[in-house]
Amino acid sequence: MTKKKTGRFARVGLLVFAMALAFAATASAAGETEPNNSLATASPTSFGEYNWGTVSGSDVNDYWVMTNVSYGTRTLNGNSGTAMEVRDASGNLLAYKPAGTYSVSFFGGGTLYVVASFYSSTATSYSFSVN
Ligand SMILES: [Ca+2]
Repeated sequence: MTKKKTGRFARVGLLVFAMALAFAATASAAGETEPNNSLATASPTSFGEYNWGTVSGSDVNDYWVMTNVSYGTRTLNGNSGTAMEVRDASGNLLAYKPAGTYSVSFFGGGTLYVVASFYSSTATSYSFSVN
């Protein structure tokens, strides 16, 4: 009896573990991974990839980074609820998308950082891609 219960718990544990793995895989593909509050800890993403996250009063910045982007005129597309910036490999500002606008174009390439910032009074979910 005790042995059977242990086996059941082990199976449930495995299932929860598998679900956690699946969620983690999904999150690393496009959702943010905290901590991501600086250039050094930016969540990796790719040119053209759709990403999402949430900023709030207790998590005011999300940093994202993409590398090997070919140089040209690029566009940061995002939802309107969150201010966003694009910065180069040195952290210099390339573009600023204020809350209330959906996109901003800029010239850039190589390593690009996208920064989502909290400017509201409530937590704000955002999404974006650089194309
Ligand atoms: Ca963050």
